[in-house]
Amino acid sequence: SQALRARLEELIPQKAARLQTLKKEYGSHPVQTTTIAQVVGGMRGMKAMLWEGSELDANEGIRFHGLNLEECAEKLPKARNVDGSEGVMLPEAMLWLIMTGEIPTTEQVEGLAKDLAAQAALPEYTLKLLEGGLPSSLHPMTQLSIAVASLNHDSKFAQAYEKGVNKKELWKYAYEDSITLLAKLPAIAAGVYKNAYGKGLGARKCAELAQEGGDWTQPLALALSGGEERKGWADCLRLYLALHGDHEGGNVSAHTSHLVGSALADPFLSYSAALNGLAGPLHGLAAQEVLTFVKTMHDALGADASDTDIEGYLWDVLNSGRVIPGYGHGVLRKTDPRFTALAKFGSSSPTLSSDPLFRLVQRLQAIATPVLQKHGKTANPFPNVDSQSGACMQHFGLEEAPMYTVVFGVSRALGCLSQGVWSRGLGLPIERPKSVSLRVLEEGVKGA
Ligand code: NMX
Ligand code: MLT
Repeated sequence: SQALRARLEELIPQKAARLQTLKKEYGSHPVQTTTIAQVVGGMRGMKAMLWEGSELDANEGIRFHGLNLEECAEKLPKARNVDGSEGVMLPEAMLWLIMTGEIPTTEQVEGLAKDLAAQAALPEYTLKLLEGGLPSSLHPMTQLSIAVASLNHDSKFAQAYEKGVNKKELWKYAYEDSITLLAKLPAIAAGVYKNAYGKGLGARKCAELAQEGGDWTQPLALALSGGEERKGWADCLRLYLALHGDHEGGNVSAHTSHLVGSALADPFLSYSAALNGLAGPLHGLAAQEVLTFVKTMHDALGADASDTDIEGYLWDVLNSGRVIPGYGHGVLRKTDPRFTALAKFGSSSPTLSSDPLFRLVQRLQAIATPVLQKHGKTANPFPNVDSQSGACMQHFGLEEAPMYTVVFGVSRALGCLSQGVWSRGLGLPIERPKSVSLRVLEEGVKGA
């Protein structure tokens, strides 16, 4: 989008100057003390990365440039539904907010959606992968990651680097590749669905629909529903895509894209790497795991299961050394506001609110939280966003649980790619933290 790029052209030098001042005048100022618990405990709480798009508060949840989810939902431009009614906030509006820190106008968002649509078509080499080139039995996340990596074939960023473009200009190419990737992600996801399950309209049709006009989500919603207009589905998907756009920089996918991008790998390679992390069951794959878990529980206990039956089922899971998917978080210590936003959306939909799996997820909260509290290990016994998303998507006909993380992967590109542009714009260096061995840690505490 030319308008978004032009705004970044104004904003990047301002922030780069602030960063230079901070580095020069306060470079040796300590941010915090690093403890052994952090070094051996997954770096929890360690402040070690610059990330602009959003910040996560343990109790309040995510804020995008200071705005919480309710404020975003209120202030960001919204979709217009086919029946003329106002829909939910648009994920492309969220992209603008994440990238610039500013609320876009409706015209700016429409312009951005138009620019994305113009680049929606996939190159033949990517289509080949998604039209039988990759085995249908390959996990959809692996297919997504491979298809995204394949776009590196035409990376403007990689070409610019090879030509020796000045480092200060590289953000412009990172931006160009990022918009290209965001434009093509819906068609890729539609292609993955068709290749894996033989369902939906596939990549070519999804890209064609995008070029007919409209917002970024509508073609994907249609491609996943096989062309059927399902009331509420496009809005559900828009909300999902906006909510999952960014979750500060320390989560596995964001951190991965940041790390790989810091070696000046192009945005396609950086984001493909991020998707491989998102495919882990403790991270994005939890969305898939939750639905399988809830369905299995529903089948095992029956529709009339009592709270005691469910409690017993949860204890069996915990006692067998497994986790309850969709509960817990590395940072959050309260119910994830993204969970609450999806629950609110579902409760206001006459059909979704009466869906048995949606209801079971709602009911589970009151049972799982006290069980986890009694179990005594989990720092956050409350539901995270993955608890809710699959139950919503299956209701609208997307029943294949492995696709949920693919949809997550479409969304998370908003935050990861935005930060990639800023990282190059701010000239951030290669990430290379120091590691230490157990011996060094033990020697360090001798006599302490
Ligand atoms: N069920 C059972 N045990 C749990 C759970 C859970 N939902 N969450 C944490 N624990 C355990 C955890 O395995 C650990 O056990 P041990 O000491 O034996 O290793 C202990 O509680 C302490 O872990 P925490 O400090 O609470 O959590 P941590 O920050 O290490 O991990 C998660 C965070 C999200 C990985 C963890 O809560 C989890 O595995 N949850 C289930 C999977 C999930 O829902 N992931 C999705 C996260 C959101 N996302 O979209 O990425
Ligand atoms: C995310 O959205 O990335 C997850 O909630 C995980 C995290 O923030 O660590």
